[in-house]
Amino acid sequence: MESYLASERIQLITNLKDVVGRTCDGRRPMNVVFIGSPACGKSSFINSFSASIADDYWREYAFSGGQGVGRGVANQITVRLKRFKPTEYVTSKRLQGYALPTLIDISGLHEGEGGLTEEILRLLFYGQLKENTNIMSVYKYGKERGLQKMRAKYWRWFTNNSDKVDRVIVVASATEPIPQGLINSVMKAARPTGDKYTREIPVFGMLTKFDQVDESSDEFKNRKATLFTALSLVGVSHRIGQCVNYCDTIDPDLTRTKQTLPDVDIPILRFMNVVCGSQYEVINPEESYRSIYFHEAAWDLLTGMVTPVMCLVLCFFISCAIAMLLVK
Ligand SMILES: Nc1nc2c(ncn2[C@@H]2O[C@H](COP(=O)(O)OP(=O)(O)OP(=O)(O)O)[C@@H](O)[C@H]2O)c(=O)[nH]1
Ligand SMILES: [Mg+2]
Repeated sequence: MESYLASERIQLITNLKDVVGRTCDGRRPMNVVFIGSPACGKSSFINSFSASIADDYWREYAFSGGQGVGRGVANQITVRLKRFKPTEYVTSKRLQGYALPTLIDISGLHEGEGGLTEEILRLLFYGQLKENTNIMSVYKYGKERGLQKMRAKYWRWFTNNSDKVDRVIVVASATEPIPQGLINSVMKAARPTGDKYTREIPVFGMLTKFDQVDESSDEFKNRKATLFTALSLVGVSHRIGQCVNYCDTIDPDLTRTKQTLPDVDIPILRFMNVVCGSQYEVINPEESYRSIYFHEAAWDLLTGMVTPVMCLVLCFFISCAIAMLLVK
């Protein structure tokens, strides 16, 4: 059984190499961002994926952890936006030169105010948020000063297409209720239906902490169904994965610091083979946040000027009328 798992793992890594291609053939590492509630396992997933393609053992690139159950926001581990490039997390010589994805880790998001969250996600997806940005500070700024001031503060003049997000993975813990409000904001920002924003990004889902639930329970089945519906992925189950991440609960003896665990790796590799598939494309990839922001700002300026100009014209005519009356 063990050797069967090991060979399946190797096969999936080989597939992944074919799926992502080589940078020398012009393939660019795509940017994959992980979004979910605090402590749902985003950073652990990044470390688990890195381990799943490693020749030797698991390493902790993205800090993960927690302070136990019920500590509220104190549980927040990732604070700043961090991009893990393949040059940082790929250790196997056999994978050097392949366009494996850049993994973007951000802090867990609370359900919060939908409109603000949606705009923050948009800034993120259009590559406006710099490395080390504290998303909670962006949210706080927006809450105190308003959405427009937040946009004005965080948009950037120069951004490349390579800064933009190419894939969104919504991470949800199998042990917690699905954050439907947050997923709704993700969907609005990633798959806009109006005409203002038209850049569309493929969205995927990953259920973590699978070891902590009874798969046959109604509670779990309902939770899974809710995730499918929230992500509009009913009937396309291959775009939602379920996994157990490398962590103390499944590996209390820290075997992972000496070797990888193929049974943990396989579901993660299967899922990432799907996520990285070139058949999923970003629609209108060139669209920039700047162009939309400027278009709106120019329109606001124009409409803002109409009233003062009308007042001036009116004052001019009234003054002329009074002057003519006085002359008579
Ligand atoms: N049992 C179990 N625990 C997990 C799993 N994935 C993550 N954990 C644990 O959940 C806790 C939070 O994991 P993180 O990866 O830090 O979660 P996060 O989403 O990055 O959290 P924030 O950055 O704070 O938003 C840690 O104690 C992990 O060990 C899993 O699949 N099973
Ligand atoms: Mg984290």
